Amino acid sequence: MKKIIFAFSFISCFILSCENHTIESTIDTSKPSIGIADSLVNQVATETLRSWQAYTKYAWGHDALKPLSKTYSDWYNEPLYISPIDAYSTLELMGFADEAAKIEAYVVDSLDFDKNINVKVFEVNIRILGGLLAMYELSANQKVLDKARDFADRMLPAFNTKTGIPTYWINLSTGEATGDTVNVAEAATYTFEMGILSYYTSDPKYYQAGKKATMAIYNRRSELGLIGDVIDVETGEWVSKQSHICAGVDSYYEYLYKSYLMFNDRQLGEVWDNSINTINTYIAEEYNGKLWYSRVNMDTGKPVSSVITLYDAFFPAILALSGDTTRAIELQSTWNWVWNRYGLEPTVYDFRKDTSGYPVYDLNPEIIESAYYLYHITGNKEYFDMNMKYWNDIMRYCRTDIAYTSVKNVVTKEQRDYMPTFFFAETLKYLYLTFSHGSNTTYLDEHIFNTEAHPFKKSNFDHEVAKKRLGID
Ligand code: DMJ
Repeated sequence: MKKIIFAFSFISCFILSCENHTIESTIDTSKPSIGIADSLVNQVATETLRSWQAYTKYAWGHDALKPLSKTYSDWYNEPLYISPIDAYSTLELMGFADEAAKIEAYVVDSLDFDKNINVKVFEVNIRILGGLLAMYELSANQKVLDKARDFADRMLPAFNTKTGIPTYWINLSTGEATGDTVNVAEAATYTFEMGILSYYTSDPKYYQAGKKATMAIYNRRSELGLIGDVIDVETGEWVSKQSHICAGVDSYYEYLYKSYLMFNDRQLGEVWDNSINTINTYIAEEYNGKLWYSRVNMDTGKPVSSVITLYDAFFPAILALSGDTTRAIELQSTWNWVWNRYGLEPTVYDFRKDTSGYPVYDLNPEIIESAYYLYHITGNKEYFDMNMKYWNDIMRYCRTDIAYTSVKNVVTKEQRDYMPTFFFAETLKYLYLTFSHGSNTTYLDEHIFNTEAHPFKKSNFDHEVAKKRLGID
């Protein structure tokens, strides 16, 4: 725990309640007090370690921990070690070097991807490929890069479709690709990881596959410039023509901008510019004095639904990163209102009906990610306080005797028995980075996160070199 500051110099302006574990500010100043920030850093790190130890005790070798029944859950018939791969970059960041080293050793010595299972191409790309590539950057272990490459090679047959958009499933052993209908996030969230892999292997085929899928989506935009949300990978026909930035599309937009930023692929930069203008023209709307991003028909631009999802709270972060701080601030305030309306966020929320069709909260990170970006970019303490509030609510409602668990219903706060892998990768990491901002001041300027919050150092990617290795025109 070497990087952690155990500064329990409690001063009169905050309260630590041992019973409910909450740390709260009682005096509003323009900066969080060092005492509060240090206590929160320490608390998040301690809670991460506690949850990690629970994983190792009850679920080691498996995909995820079930914290109530104290057992494990695997995504497929054989485990893929998803929690540890997702946890690695967070444990490293927090200074848990021994724990991180154990994961690295297991990946290199014991993890064999030659498994006869059908896996979800999108999910394993952001968690496993993204996690392994971050592990390689942080460890400089060539064997980890070899694993990442082996994994990507097993994914690639999914991209051999008429459109270049990958199928939903890929069999890791046989390469059999199945599932012709995918949503846009599943279709085109690959340029970032594939670009990094192309960079490190000097083989452009990975980036080219990811980019072909992205352009296949963009090239099927309507006359208004809008895209739908579900597509057939063989015919290229839209299966659903709802246009939005919600779950099922979200990371497509995220990767347009982040891949442009990381590799200076100007074509993706243009696609992002066109897309964000269209989004702000047709999808953004003011309702009840708040900014929302709803759902419209891609051909007519007419509203079709006011159902949104908590995943959409990633959007203030990407708006802020791309320079639109004004809208980012407004949208974050909307999401903060939704959180406080329930005391946790419901997965699905209808802003016109003010109801939730699916009131689960799965320990998701997005609103915390956006508060972190806005705290870094604006320096406004309001965003530090937001994350302190979210963390306190998470501790209040999701904490168990061994770790953290999802909540079935944000109204009743009844718990469900599952700790998603992104809780390690994203939620805890963004909280830690917010509270430790005083000592990690330049972290967000120096890194770009994949959509699973695996960090990559910008300075490792020279734009001229990227041009060649990724095959950028
Ligand atoms: C994560 O797995 C990724 O951020 C993904 O892009 C969508 N959201 C989940 C966590 O909520």
